[in-house]
Amino acid sequence: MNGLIARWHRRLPVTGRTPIITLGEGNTPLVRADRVAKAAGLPPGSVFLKVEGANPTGSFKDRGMTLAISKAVEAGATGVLCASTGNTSASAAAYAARAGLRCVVFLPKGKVAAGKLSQAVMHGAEIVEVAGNFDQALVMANEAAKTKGFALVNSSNPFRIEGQKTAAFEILEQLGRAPDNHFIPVGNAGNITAYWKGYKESGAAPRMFGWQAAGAAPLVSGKPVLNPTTLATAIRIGSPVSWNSAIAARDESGGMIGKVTDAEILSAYRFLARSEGVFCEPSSAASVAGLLKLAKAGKAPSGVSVCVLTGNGLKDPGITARFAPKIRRVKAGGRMKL
Ligand code: AN7
Repeated sequence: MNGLIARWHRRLPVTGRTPIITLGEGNTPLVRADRVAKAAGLPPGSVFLKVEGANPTGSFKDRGMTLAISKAVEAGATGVLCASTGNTSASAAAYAARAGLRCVVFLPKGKVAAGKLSQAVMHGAEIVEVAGNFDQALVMANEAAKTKGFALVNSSNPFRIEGQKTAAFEILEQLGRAPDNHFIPVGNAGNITAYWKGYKESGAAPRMFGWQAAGAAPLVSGKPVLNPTTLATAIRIGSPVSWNSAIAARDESGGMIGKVTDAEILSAYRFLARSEGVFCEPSSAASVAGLLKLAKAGKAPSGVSVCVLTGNGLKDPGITARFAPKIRRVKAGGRMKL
């Protein structure tokens, strides 16, 4: 199977002896988004969406997980573990199942979207429900990771970042040039770190625009948030692990890290689904919400922008109820006037 390790092995820390655990991740679509461009007052062909929900488990986490799990197997691990707002656990569970490893996931109680939880269940992960938030769950996972034979597969694991940087390589290939601007949701800040690394290794330097949820925006306020709140549960994180490298990506690239409200996130989420035909999860829409927010202030950056849509809309079916249309209920067999 042709996953991203096979495609990019020369630029990844693998050797011929690394057992490759893959589900065919990577090579996701880069979709031209002229309606988003128009809404941002930008010309056609200036906005593209990197649709990471097209990965095997429905999020960008698979890029890092194929490498982290492969390296764990190479090192002789018998199990992996992570704390997660949902997507990391879904991805870890799937790749661990494929590798025949135990997988233990620490999840914040009541704050993991239904689709993600169902993946952890079906892939046979051992689930620890933590009565607290993600940051607290991560402290517990870090402690549990001292258990012999276990590898931690959160983004503090450098192989996660290495795998995820391949998304930048793909964008450069797909566009045939470097984007001028890169928009991305930010939670634990591993992904913005990975993209910036991937771009830099390729000699590219788009301005990095990271977006946090307003109720969980430590990188904007400059201090950890003790009780992060947002309906974008994937990025409900108050104390990002990759804090310093996110700030470095921002500053080295001449970009910014801003915040978007839940209302702005949901508005972008709906717009993408209805006007572009792309269904991402709410957290993912933070990237586009950020672009539209800058546009509203007359500050949309010129040139070509790529917005990363980190996860699939099917991950979080619960949130869609509030967008349901009025449903017409009819008897079967009758004629229906449209
Ligand atoms: C859809 O699964 O942290 O800034 O534990 O699932 O690299 O943390 C998920 C994060 C953006 C933020 N979009 O990425 C987890 C987890 C989606 C996500 C992020 C996440 P980072």
